[in-house]
Amino acid sequence: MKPNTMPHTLLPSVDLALPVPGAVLHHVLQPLRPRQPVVQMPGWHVLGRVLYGVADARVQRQDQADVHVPLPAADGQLWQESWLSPTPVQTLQHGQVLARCNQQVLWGCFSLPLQANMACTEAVQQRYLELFELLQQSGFTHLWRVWNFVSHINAPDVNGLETYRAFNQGRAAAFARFFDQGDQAMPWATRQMPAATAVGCQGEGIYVYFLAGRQPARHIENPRQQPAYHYPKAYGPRPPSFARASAVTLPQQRMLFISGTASIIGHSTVHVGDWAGQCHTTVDNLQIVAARAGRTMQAMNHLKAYVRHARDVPSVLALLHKLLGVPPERISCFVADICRQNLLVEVEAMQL
Ligand code: 3EB
Repeated sequence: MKPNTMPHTLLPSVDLALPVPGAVLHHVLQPLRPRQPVVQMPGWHVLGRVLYGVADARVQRQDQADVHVPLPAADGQLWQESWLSPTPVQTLQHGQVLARCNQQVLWGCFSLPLQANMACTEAVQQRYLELFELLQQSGFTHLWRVWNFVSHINAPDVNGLETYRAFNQGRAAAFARFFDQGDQAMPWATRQMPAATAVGCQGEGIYVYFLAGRQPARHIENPRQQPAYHYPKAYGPRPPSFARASAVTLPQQRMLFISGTASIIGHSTVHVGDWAGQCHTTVDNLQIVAARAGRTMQAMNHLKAYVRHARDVPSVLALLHKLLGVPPERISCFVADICRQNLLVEVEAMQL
């Protein structure tokens, strides 16, 4: 038997928690157990730390994070995410946006208060414009990946507009203004949209963190889904501003960021009310996008599942594990509202 025909199960297992040699960016996401110290990786420098969990006594530890997202992990523990650099980092600030960078990658974050029924469009536009200005000033002009966590995401704001739609309005206005002088068709911005996630969270705010670089990412779409930035007006006055995936090729490291992906074909939700059907379509969409990037889902080393109903978590995770063929320890799971009321599951993936 030639070595390269050995069955996969006989190959030595690879510890995917280890950074790739020469990596410029490393990521660790794990539960933060009571009394356990914050993760320190010897020889690595912190670009950013995110703490996930709902407010209780343990969240005093939020001072150890740059952004605290009030989103419960499915196991009820606090989870800590560290974005790490092999070389020392520099800190930047512009307005309310904080960032840290090494020579190749910039990590940044901001949050803004959002009480129930409050309109967020203006604040979102302003904060996204600050983000773009920081990128312009720092030379990290290409936004690769953004995570957005939005309180009251499915509830109407003071104008009767769903908070997610009001958020989209502000985000799209910022993209149009900064990249296309206000042209709503965004001929330039749409070509370089970042991969993104936008899901609900508890608390009273919008919490955002992002990755950017000095070179553009390759923008990837899913041929059986309408690009989100071209969704029809039925989903809100301005469409969401994201690509299905972004691929970054640096001399030191190849990265793929697959956006939050759900049970959508064309622009329509399919399998309404059926978590298993939604998992099947979501996994098909993930596999299509991974294939367009020349990758497989098995090669993704970090996945996050967002599940609307806590009662669905065990069955959703078991099915995702089976359909994706990735080990369960690579999929972390959070209980979150998804941006469309009829979506029960959303899954994102990343290869660093
Ligand atoms: C979708 O495909 C599902 O608004 O940034 C997924 C990923 C979704 C990102 C965003 C929304 C966003 O439309 C929802």
